[in-house]
Amino acid sequence: MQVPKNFLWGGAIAAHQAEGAYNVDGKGLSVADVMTAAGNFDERRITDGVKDGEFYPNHEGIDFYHQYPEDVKLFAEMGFKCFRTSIAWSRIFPNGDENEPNEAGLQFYDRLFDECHKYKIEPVVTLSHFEMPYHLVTEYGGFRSRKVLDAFVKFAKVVIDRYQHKVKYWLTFNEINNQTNYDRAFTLFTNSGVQIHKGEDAEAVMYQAAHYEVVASAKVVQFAHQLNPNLLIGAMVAFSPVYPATDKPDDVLKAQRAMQARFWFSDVQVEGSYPSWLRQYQAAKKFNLDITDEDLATLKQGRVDYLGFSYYMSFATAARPGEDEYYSYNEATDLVANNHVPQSDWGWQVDPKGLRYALNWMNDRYHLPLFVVENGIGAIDQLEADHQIHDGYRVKYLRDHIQQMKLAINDDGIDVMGYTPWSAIDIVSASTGQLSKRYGFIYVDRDDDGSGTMKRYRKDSFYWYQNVIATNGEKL
Ligand code: P53
Repeated sequence: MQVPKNFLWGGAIAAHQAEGAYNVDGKGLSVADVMTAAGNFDERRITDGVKDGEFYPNHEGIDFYHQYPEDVKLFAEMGFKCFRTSIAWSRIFPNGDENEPNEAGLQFYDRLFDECHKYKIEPVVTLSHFEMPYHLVTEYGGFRSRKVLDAFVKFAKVVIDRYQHKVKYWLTFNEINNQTNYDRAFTLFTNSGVQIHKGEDAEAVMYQAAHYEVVASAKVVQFAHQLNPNLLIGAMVAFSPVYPATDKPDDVLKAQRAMQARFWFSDVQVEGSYPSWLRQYQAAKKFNLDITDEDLATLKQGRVDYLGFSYYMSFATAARPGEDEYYSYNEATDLVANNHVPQSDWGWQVDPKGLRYALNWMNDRYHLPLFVVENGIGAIDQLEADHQIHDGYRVKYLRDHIQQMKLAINDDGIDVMGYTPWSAIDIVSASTGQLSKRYGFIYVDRDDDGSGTMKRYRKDSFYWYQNVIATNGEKL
Protein backbone atom coordinates (compact mmCIF):
# COMPACT_ATOMS: atom_id res chain seq x y z
CA MET A 1 0.00 0.00 0.00
CA GLN A 2 1.48 3.30 -1.15
CA VAL A 3 0.39 6.94 -1.11
CA PRO A 4 -0.45 9.13 -4.13
CA LYS A 5 2.39 9.73 -6.62
CA ASN A 6 2.94 13.43 -5.96
CA PHE A 7 2.87 13.00 -2.17
CA LEU A 8 5.16 15.48 -0.40
CA TRP A 9 7.45 13.42 1.83
CA GLY A 10 9.85 15.60 3.79
CA GLY A 11 10.81 16.89 7.20
CA ALA A 12 10.23 20.01 9.28
CA ILE A 13 12.08 22.49 11.48
CA ALA A 14 11.56 26.09 12.55
CA ALA A 15 14.00 28.98 12.13
CA HIS A 16 14.36 29.86 15.80
CA GLN A 17 15.09 26.27 16.86
CA ALA A 18 17.77 25.64 14.25
CA GLU A 19 19.39 28.72 12.75
CA GLY A 20 21.21 30.23 15.72
CA ALA A 21 23.13 33.30 14.50
CA TYR A 22 20.69 35.23 16.64
CA ASN A 23 22.43 38.58 16.16
CA VAL A 24 24.08 38.05 12.77
CA ASP A 25 23.49 40.09 9.59
CA GLY A 26 21.22 42.54 11.32
CA LYS A 27 18.82 40.10 12.97
CA GLY A 28 16.91 41.54 15.94
CA LEU A 29 16.00 39.71 19.14
CA SER A 30 12.94 37.48 18.95
CA VAL A 31 10.78 36.04 21.71
CA ALA A 32 12.79 32.81 21.41
CA ASP A 33 15.98 34.71 22.23
CA VAL A 34 14.82 35.62 25.74
CA MET A 35 13.84 32.12 26.85
CA THR A 36 16.18 30.01 28.98
CA ALA A 37 16.50 26.23 28.93
CA ALA A 38 14.39 24.00 31.19
CA GLY A 39 14.44 20.34 32.20
CA ASN A 40 11.94 17.59 31.52
CA PHE A 41 8.97 18.87 33.43
CA ASP A 42 9.65 22.49 34.31
CA GLU A 43 9.03 25.55 32.13
CA ARG A 44 11.49 27.76 30.30
CA ARG A 45 11.86 31.15 31.96
CA ILE A 46 11.15 34.29 29.97
CA THR A 47 13.71 36.94 30.96
CA ASP A 48 13.37 40.66 30.62
CA GLY A 49 15.60 40.97 27.54
CA VAL A 50 18.91 39.09 27.25
CA LYS A 51 20.61 38.88 30.66
CA ASP A 52 24.25 38.23 31.51
CA GLY A 53 24.86 34.86 33.12
CA GLU A 54 21.78 33.20 31.56
CA PHE A 55 21.98 30.48 28.90
CA TYR A 56 19.76 30.94 25.84
CA PRO A 57 19.91 27.78 23.70
CA ASN A 58 18.27 29.37 20.65
CA HIS A 59 21.09 31.89 20.28
CA GLU A 60 23.24 29.24 18.63
CA GLY A 61 20.58 26.63 17.81
CA ILE A 62 22.34 24.04 15.62
CA ASP A 63 24.00 26.79 13.55
CA PHE A 64 21.75 25.98 10.59
CA TYR A 65 22.29 29.57 9.45
CA HIS A 66 25.83 28.65 8.44
CA GLN A 67 25.62 24.88 7.98
CA TYR A 68 22.44 24.69 5.88
CA PRO A 69 24.22 23.60 2.66
CA GLU A 70 25.47 20.45 4.38
CA ASP A 71 22.09 19.86 6.05
CA VAL A 72 20.01 20.32 2.91
CA LYS A 73 22.36 17.90 1.16
CA LEU A 74 21.56 15.32 3.84
CA PHE A 75 17.81 15.98 3.40
CA ALA A 76 18.28 15.35 -0.32
CA GLU A 77 20.10 12.12 0.46
CA MET A 78 17.00 10.96 2.38
CA GLY A 79 14.97 11.78 -0.71
CA PHE A 80 12.97 14.70 0.68
CA LYS A 81 10.44 16.09 -1.79
CA CYS A 82 9.80 19.06 0.49
CA PHE A 83 11.31 20.78 3.48
CA ARG A 84 9.32 22.80 6.00
CA THR A 85 10.92 25.69 7.85
CA SER A 86 9.93 29.17 8.93
CA ILE A 87 11.20 32.64 8.12
CA ALA A 88 12.52 34.37 11.24
CA TRP A 89 10.46 37.57 11.28
CA SER A 90 13.26 39.34 13.20
CA ARG A 91 15.75 38.73 10.37
CA ILE A 92 13.49 40.61 7.98
CA PHE A 93 12.22 43.30 10.34
CA PRO A 94 14.65 43.26 13.31
CA ASN A 95 12.34 45.34 15.49
CA GLY A 96 9.12 44.51 13.66
CA ASP A 97 8.04 48.11 13.15
CA GLU A 98 10.61 49.43 10.64
CA ASN A 99 9.47 50.69 7.27
CA GLU A 100 12.08 48.88 5.21
CA PRO A 101 13.11 45.23 5.44
CA ASN A 102 16.65 44.07 6.19
CA GLU A 103 18.14 42.99 2.86
CA ALA A 104 20.79 40.74 4.45
CA GLY A 105 18.03 38.75 6.15
CA LEU A 106 16.10 38.40 2.91
CA GLN A 107 19.22 37.17 1.12
CA PHE A 108 19.68 34.33 3.60
CA TYR A 109 16.30 32.82 2.64
CA ASP A 110 17.07 33.32 -1.05
CA ARG A 111 20.18 31.21 -0.55
CA LEU A 112 18.32 28.60 1.52
CA PHE A 113 15.43 28.20 -0.94
CA ASP A 114 17.85 28.09 -3.90
CA GLU A 115 19.76 25.34 -2.13
CA CYS A 116 16.52 23.36 -1.72
CA HIS A 117 15.61 23.75 -5.40
CA LYS A 118 19.06 22.52 -6.38
CA TYR A 119 17.82 19.11 -5.16
CA LYS A 120 14.20 19.58 -6.32
CA ILE A 121 13.09 20.01 -2.71
CA GLU A 122 9.96 22.16 -2.43
CA PRO A 123 10.12 24.61 0.52
CA VAL A 124 7.05 24.72 2.79
CA VAL A 125 7.26 27.96 4.73
CA THR A 126 5.67 29.06 8.00
CA LEU A 127 5.37 32.81 8.43
CA SER A 128 5.14 32.87 12.21
CA HIS A 129 6.63 30.04 14.23
CA PHE A 130 7.15 31.27 17.83
CA GLU A 131 9.61 34.00 16.78
CA MET A 132 8.04 37.47 16.88
CA PRO A 133 10.51 40.38 17.15
CA TYR A 134 10.94 40.99 20.89
CA HIS A 135 10.61 44.74 20.37
CA LEU A 136 6.94 44.18 19.44
CA VAL A 137 6.45 42.63 22.87
CA THR A 138 8.03 45.44 24.84
CA GLU A 139 6.61 48.26 22.71
CA TYR A 140 3.07 47.03 21.95
CA GLY A 141 2.39 43.99 24.13
CA GLY A 142 2.53 41.64 21.16
CA PHE A 143 -0.73 40.67 19.45
CA ARG A 144 -2.83 42.40 22.07
CA SER A 145 -2.26 45.41 19.80
CA ARG A 146 -3.77 45.96 16.36
CA LYS A 147 -0.46 47.59 15.39
CA VAL A 148 1.16 44.18 15.55
CA LEU A 149 -1.50 42.79 13.24
CA ASP A 150 -0.39 45.42 10.71
CA ALA A 151 3.30 44.75 11.36
CA PHE A 152 2.79 41.05 10.69
CA VAL A 153 0.88 41.67 7.47
CA LYS A 154 3.63 44.01 6.27
CA PHE A 155 6.27 41.35 6.99
CA ALA A 156 4.21 38.62 5.31
CA LYS A 157 3.63 40.71 2.18
CA VAL A 158 7.35 41.44 1.84
CA VAL A 159 8.39 37.79 2.03
CA ILE A 160 5.53 36.37 -0.04
CA ASP A 161 6.25 38.91 -2.75
CA ARG A 162 9.98 38.25 -2.61
CA TYR A 163 9.82 34.43 -2.67
CA GLN A 164 6.64 33.81 -4.69
CA HIS A 165 8.61 32.03 -7.42
CA LYS A 166 10.61 29.95 -4.95
CA VAL A 167 7.90 29.03 -2.41
CA LYS A 168 4.48 27.71 -3.36
CA TYR A 169 3.32 26.29 0.02
CA TRP A 170 2.83 28.71 2.90
CA LEU A 171 1.43 28.44 6.42
CA THR A 172 0.43 31.52 8.41
CA PHE A 173 0.64 30.92 12.20
CA ASN A 174 2.24 27.79 13.57
CA GLU A 175 0.02 25.94 16.06
CA ILE A 176 -2.12 29.04 16.44
CA ASN A 177 -4.29 27.09 18.90
CA ASN A 178 -1.62 26.31 21.53
CA GLN A 179 -2.83 29.42 23.31
CA THR A 180 -6.09 27.63 24.08
CA ASN A 181 -3.97 26.93 27.15
CA TYR A 182 -4.01 30.62 28.10
CA ASP A 183 -2.87 30.01 31.68
CA ARG A 184 0.52 28.78 30.51
CA ALA A 185 2.95 31.68 30.04
CA PHE A 186 4.90 29.82 27.33
CA THR A 187 1.99 29.43 24.92
CA LEU A 188 0.75 33.04 25.03
CA PHE A 189 4.32 34.31 24.74
CA THR A 190 5.33 32.08 21.82
CA ASN A 191 2.03 32.28 19.90
CA SER A 192 1.31 35.95 20.47
CA GLY A 193 4.14 37.76 22.25
CA VAL A 194 1.69 38.33 25.10
CA GLN A 195 2.54 38.46 28.80
CA ILE A 196 -0.28 38.61 31.34
CA HIS A 197 -0.28 41.27 34.04
CA LYS A 198 -1.57 40.66 37.57
CA GLY A 199 -5.35 40.76 37.77
CA GLU A 200 -5.88 40.41 34.02
CA ASP A 201 -8.26 37.86 32.50
CA ALA A 202 -5.85 35.77 30.42
CA GLU A 203 -8.69 34.10 28.56
CA ALA A 204 -10.04 37.43 27.32
CA VAL A 205 -6.57 38.61 26.31
CA MET A 206 -6.06 35.36 24.40
CA TYR A 207 -9.32 35.78 22.47
CA GLN A 208 -8.29 39.33 21.52
CA ALA A 209 -4.78 38.37 20.38
CA ALA A 210 -6.04 35.33 18.49
CA HIS A 211 -8.69 37.46 16.80
CA TYR A 212 -6.03 39.82 15.46
CA GLU A 213 -4.08 36.78 14.28
CA VAL A 214 -6.96 35.21 12.34
CA VAL A 215 -7.64 38.60 10.76
CA ALA A 216 -3.94 38.96 9.90
CA SER A 217 -3.99 35.45 8.45
CA ALA A 218 -7.02 36.30 6.29
CA LYS A 219 -5.35 39.47 5.00
CA VAL A 220 -2.27 37.47 4.06
CA VAL A 221 -4.37 34.85 2.25
CA GLN A 222 -6.15 37.59 0.31
CA PHE A 223 -2.87 39.28 -0.61
CA ALA A 224 -1.25 36.04 -1.79
CA HIS A 225 -4.24 35.02 -3.90
CA GLN A 226 -4.26 38.38 -5.65
CA LEU A 227 -0.51 38.38 -6.14
CA ASN A 228 -0.09 34.94 -7.60
CA PRO A 229 -2.77 32.26 -8.10
CA ASN A 230 -0.14 29.50 -7.89
CA LEU A 231 0.39 30.09 -4.19
CA LEU A 232 -1.31 27.90 -1.60
CA ILE A 233 -1.77 29.35 1.86
CA GLY A 234 -2.63 27.11 4.76
CA ALA A 235 -3.59 27.47 8.39
CA MET A 236 -1.75 25.39 10.99
CA VAL A 237 -3.10 23.92 14.22
CA ALA A 238 -1.74 21.56 16.86
CA PHE A 239 -4.10 18.65 16.53
CA SER A 240 -4.19 17.04 19.91
CA PRO A 241 -7.73 15.63 19.96
CA VAL A 242 -9.49 15.71 23.32
CA TYR A 243 -11.32 12.46 24.07
CA PRO A 244 -14.02 12.12 26.73
CA ALA A 245 -12.59 10.21 29.70
CA THR A 246 -15.75 8.06 29.93
CA ASP A 247 -19.11 7.57 28.20
CA LYS A 248 -20.83 9.81 30.77
CA PRO A 249 -22.81 12.42 28.83
CA ASP A 250 -21.18 15.19 30.88
CA ASP A 251 -17.73 13.97 29.84
CA VAL A 252 -18.83 13.76 26.21
CA LEU A 253 -20.17 17.32 26.27
CA LYS A 254 -17.04 18.53 28.03
CA ALA A 255 -14.83 16.90 25.40
CA GLN A 256 -16.96 18.40 22.63
CA ARG A 257 -16.49 21.85 24.13
CA ALA A 258 -12.77 21.19 24.48
CA MET A 259 -12.60 20.35 20.77
CA GLN A 260 -14.55 23.50 19.92
CA ALA A 261 -12.24 25.56 22.13
CA ARG A 262 -9.12 24.07 20.53
CA PHE A 263 -10.31 24.29 16.92
CA TRP A 264 -12.35 27.48 16.57
CA PHE A 265 -9.14 28.98 15.20
CA SER A 266 -9.17 26.72 12.14
CA ASP A 267 -12.99 26.98 11.96
CA VAL A 268 -12.52 30.71 11.37
CA GLN A 269 -9.54 30.33 9.04
CA VAL A 270 -11.25 27.67 6.92
CA GLU A 271 -14.85 28.86 6.99
CA GLY A 272 -14.31 32.60 7.25
CA SER A 273 -16.60 33.14 10.21
CA TYR A 274 -16.79 32.59 13.95
CA PRO A 275 -18.64 29.50 15.19
CA SER A 276 -21.98 30.25 16.89
CA TRP A 277 -21.05 28.80 20.28
CA LEU A 278 -18.03 31.11 20.53
CA ARG A 279 -19.97 34.29 19.79
CA GLN A 280 -22.44 33.31 22.54
CA TYR A 281 -19.66 32.36 24.92
CA GLN A 282 -17.66 35.55 24.38
CA ALA A 283 -20.79 37.66 24.91
CA ALA A 284 -21.84 35.74 28.03
CA LYS A 285 -18.36 36.13 29.53
CA LYS A 286 -18.41 39.88 28.74
CA PHE A 287 -14.92 39.79 27.26
CA ASN A 288 -15.48 43.12 25.51
CA LEU A 289 -13.38 42.35 22.44
CA ASP A 290 -12.35 44.61 19.58
CA ILE A 291 -13.95 42.66 16.70
CA THR A 292 -15.16 45.04 13.98
CA ASP A 293 -17.56 44.48 11.08
CA GLU A 294 -14.65 45.15 8.77
CA ASP A 295 -12.70 42.34 10.49
CA LEU A 296 -15.61 39.95 9.98
CA ALA A 297 -15.74 40.87 6.28
CA THR A 298 -11.97 40.31 6.01
CA LEU A 299 -12.30 36.84 7.54
CA LYS A 300 -14.80 35.87 4.84
CA GLN A 301 -12.44 36.99 2.08
CA GLY A 302 -9.34 35.25 3.39
CA ARG A 303 -10.17 31.58 3.65
CA VAL A 304 -7.19 29.23 3.54
CA ASP A 305 -6.47 26.75 0.74
CA TYR A 306 -5.47 23.85 2.92
CA LEU A 307 -5.00 22.92 6.55
CA GLY A 308 -1.63 21.96 7.99
CA PHE A 309 -1.43 20.40 11.40
CA SER A 310 0.95 18.85 13.88
CA TYR A 311 0.11 15.57 15.51
CA TYR A 312 2.08 14.28 18.50
CA MET A 313 -0.41 13.01 21.05
CA SER A 314 -4.01 12.85 22.19
CA PHE A 315 -5.58 14.31 25.32
CA ALA A 316 -8.57 13.31 27.45
CA THR A 317 -10.89 15.36 29.64
CA ALA A 318 -13.58 14.77 32.28
CA ALA A 319 -16.35 17.09 33.41
CA ARG A 320 -15.98 18.58 36.86
CA PRO A 321 -18.78 18.02 39.38
CA GLY A 322 -21.19 20.94 39.06
CA GLU A 323 -19.77 21.96 35.67
CA ASP A 324 -21.07 25.37 34.60
CA GLU A 325 -23.62 25.70 31.81
CA TYR A 326 -20.97 26.69 29.27
CA TYR A 327 -18.85 23.61 29.78
CA SER A 328 -15.96 26.07 29.65
CA TYR A 329 -12.62 24.43 29.03
CA ASN A 330 -9.41 25.35 30.78
CA GLU A 331 -6.61 23.30 29.32
CA ALA A 332 -4.32 23.97 32.27
CA THR A 333 -6.65 22.15 34.69
CA ASP A 334 -9.15 20.07 32.70
CA LEU A 335 -7.01 17.35 31.11
CA VAL A 336 -6.82 13.86 32.60
CA ALA A 337 -4.48 10.96 31.84
CA ASN A 338 -5.55 8.35 29.32
CA ASN A 339 -4.51 4.96 30.71
CA HIS A 340 -5.09 3.22 27.38
CA VAL A 341 -2.04 4.74 25.70
CA PRO A 342 1.64 4.90 26.73
CA GLN A 343 3.57 8.11 27.36
CA SER A 344 6.87 9.41 25.99
CA ASP A 345 9.73 10.25 28.38
CA TRP A 346 8.31 13.77 28.42
CA GLY A 347 4.80 12.63 29.35
CA TRP A 348 3.27 12.99 25.87
CA GLN A 349 0.58 10.36 25.25
CA VAL A 350 1.56 8.26 22.25
CA ASP A 351 -1.54 7.37 20.22
CA PRO A 352 -1.02 6.48 16.52
CA LYS A 353 -4.73 5.79 15.95
CA GLY A 354 -5.34 9.37 17.02
CA LEU A 355 -3.75 10.42 13.73
CA ARG A 356 -6.36 8.52 11.71
CA TYR A 357 -8.99 10.06 13.97
CA ALA A 358 -7.45 13.50 13.38
CA LEU A 359 -7.48 13.15 9.60
CA ASN A 360 -11.08 11.94 9.57
CA TRP A 361 -12.23 14.61 12.01
CA MET A 362 -10.72 17.44 9.98
CA ASN A 363 -11.83 15.97 6.67
CA ASP A 364 -15.42 15.71 7.91
CA ARG A 365 -15.37 19.24 9.24
CA TYR A 366 -13.31 21.19 6.72
CA HIS A 367 -13.38 19.37 3.37
CA LEU A 368 -9.97 20.75 2.47
CA PRO A 369 -6.67 19.07 1.61
CA LEU A 370 -4.76 18.25 4.80
CA PHE A 371 -1.00 18.36 5.33
CA VAL A 372 0.68 16.56 8.25
CA VAL A 373 3.39 19.16 8.83
CA GLU A 374 4.67 17.76 12.15
CA ASN A 375 4.70 14.33 13.76
CA GLY A 376 7.43 12.77 15.85
CA ILE A 377 8.74 11.77 19.24
CA GLY A 378 11.20 13.54 21.50
CA ALA A 379 13.62 11.00 22.93
CA ILE A 380 17.10 10.62 24.40
CA ASP A 381 19.47 9.26 21.75
CA GLN A 382 22.80 7.56 22.39
CA LEU A 383 25.71 8.44 20.10
CA GLU A 384 27.77 5.22 20.00
CA ALA A 385 31.57 5.14 19.79
CA ASP A 386 31.29 4.29 16.08
CA HIS A 387 29.04 7.31 15.56
CA GLN A 388 25.90 5.24 15.00
CA ILE A 389 22.59 6.06 16.65
CA HIS A 390 20.18 3.16 17.10
CA ASP A 391 16.84 4.94 17.41
CA GLY A 392 14.45 2.04 16.87
CA TYR A 393 11.87 3.73 19.13
CA ARG A 394 11.70 6.64 16.68
CA VAL A 395 11.27 4.29 13.73
CA LYS A 396 8.49 2.51 15.60
CA TYR A 397 6.69 5.75 16.44
CA LEU A 398 6.85 7.04 12.87
CA ARG A 399 5.98 3.67 11.32
CA ASP A 400 2.88 3.31 13.52
CA HIS A 401 1.75 6.81 12.60
CA ILE A 402 2.44 6.50 8.86
CA GLN A 403 0.46 3.24 8.94
CA GLN A 404 -2.56 5.10 10.30
CA MET A 405 -2.09 7.93 7.80
CA LYS A 406 -2.06 5.38 4.97
CA LEU A 407 -5.35 3.91 6.22
CA ALA A 408 -6.85 7.40 6.26
CA ILE A 409 -5.64 8.00 2.69
CA ASN A 410 -6.45 4.65 1.15
CA ASP A 411 -9.39 3.30 3.15
CA ASP A 412 -11.03 6.57 4.17
CA GLY A 413 -10.26 8.42 0.93
CA ILE A 414 -8.80 11.52 2.57
CA ASP A 415 -6.78 14.05 0.55
CA VAL A 416 -3.43 14.27 2.36
CA MET A 417 -0.87 16.48 0.62
CA GLY A 418 2.22 15.35 2.43
CA TYR A 419 4.02 14.37 5.58
CA THR A 420 6.89 16.30 7.17
CA PRO A 421 7.94 14.65 10.42
CA TRP A 422 9.36 16.68 13.25
CA SER A 423 12.17 17.06 12.90
CA ALA A 424 14.33 16.80 9.81
CA ILE A 425 17.41 17.17 12.05
CA ASP A 426 17.95 17.54 15.82
CA ILE A 427 17.15 21.05 17.02
CA VAL A 428 16.40 22.95 20.23
CA SER A 429 13.10 21.80 21.77
CA ALA A 430 10.49 24.56 21.70
CA SER A 431 8.91 23.87 25.08
CA THR A 432 12.01 22.88 27.06
CA GLY A 433 14.97 24.46 25.24
CA GLN A 434 16.76 21.13 25.46
CA LEU A 435 18.87 19.62 22.71
CA SER A 436 18.54 16.24 24.44
CA LYS A 437 14.81 16.08 23.61
CA ARG A 438 15.76 14.91 20.14
CA TYR A 439 13.40 14.47 17.20
CA GLY A 440 15.68 14.33 14.14
CA PHE A 441 16.76 11.77 11.55
CA ILE A 442 20.17 13.44 11.81
CA TYR A 443 22.00 13.60 15.11
CA VAL A 444 23.66 16.90 16.03
CA ASP A 445 26.52 16.63 18.50
CA ARG A 446 25.46 19.33 20.89
CA ASP A 447 24.41 19.10 24.53
CA ASP A 448 21.87 20.91 26.65
CA ASP A 449 24.54 23.26 28.00
CA GLY A 450 25.76 24.23 24.54
CA SER A 451 28.88 22.03 24.48
CA GLY A 452 29.68 19.63 21.62
CA THR A 453 31.23 19.67 18.14
CA MET A 454 28.00 20.49 16.20
CA LYS A 455 28.89 17.61 13.88
CA ARG A 456 26.04 15.81 12.08
CA TYR A 457 25.55 11.99 12.07
CA ARG A 458 22.95 9.85 10.32
CA LYS A 459 20.71 7.89 12.71
CA ASP A 460 19.19 4.46 11.95
CA SER A 461 15.92 6.30 11.29
CA PHE A 462 17.67 8.25 8.52
CA TYR A 463 18.17 5.09 6.44
CA TRP A 464 14.73 3.77 7.35
CA TYR A 465 13.00 6.98 6.21
CA GLN A 466 15.08 7.06 3.04
CA ASN A 467 13.56 3.69 2.15
CA VAL A 468 10.04 4.79 3.10
CA ILE A 469 10.33 7.68 0.65
CA ALA A 470 12.00 5.56 -2.05
CA THR A 471 9.06 3.10 -1.92
CA ASN A 472 6.49 5.91 -1.62
CA GLY A 473 5.36 4.60 1.72
CA GLU A 474 5.09 0.96 0.72
CA LYS A 475 7.93 -0.34 2.91
CA LEU A 476 7.63 0.69 6.52
P1 P53 B 1 8.87 20.33 21.76
C1 P53 B 1 2.93 21.74 22.44
C2 P53 B 1 2.17 20.68 22.02
C3 P53 B 1 2.39 20.13 20.78
C4 P53 B 1 3.40 20.63 19.97
O1 P53 B 1 7.67 20.22 20.74
C5 P53 B 1 4.15 21.70 20.39
C6 P53 B 1 3.91 22.26 21.62
C7 P53 B 1 4.73 23.41 22.08
O2 P53 B 1 5.91 22.93 22.60
O3 P53 B 1 5.10 22.30 19.62
C8 P53 B 1 5.36 21.89 18.31
O4 P53 B 1 10.04 20.87 21.02
C9 P53 B 1 6.04 23.03 17.63
C10 P53 B 1 7.51 22.83 17.42
C11 P53 B 1 8.05 21.96 18.54
C12 P53 B 1 7.41 20.59 18.40
O5 P53 B 1 6.02 20.68 18.41
O6 P53 B 1 8.37 21.26 22.79
O7 P53 B 1 5.43 23.41 16.42
O8 P53 B 1 8.13 24.08 17.33
O9 P53 B 1 9.44 21.84 18.55
C13 P53 B 1 7.85 19.63 19.48
O10 P53 B 1 9.12 18.96 22.28
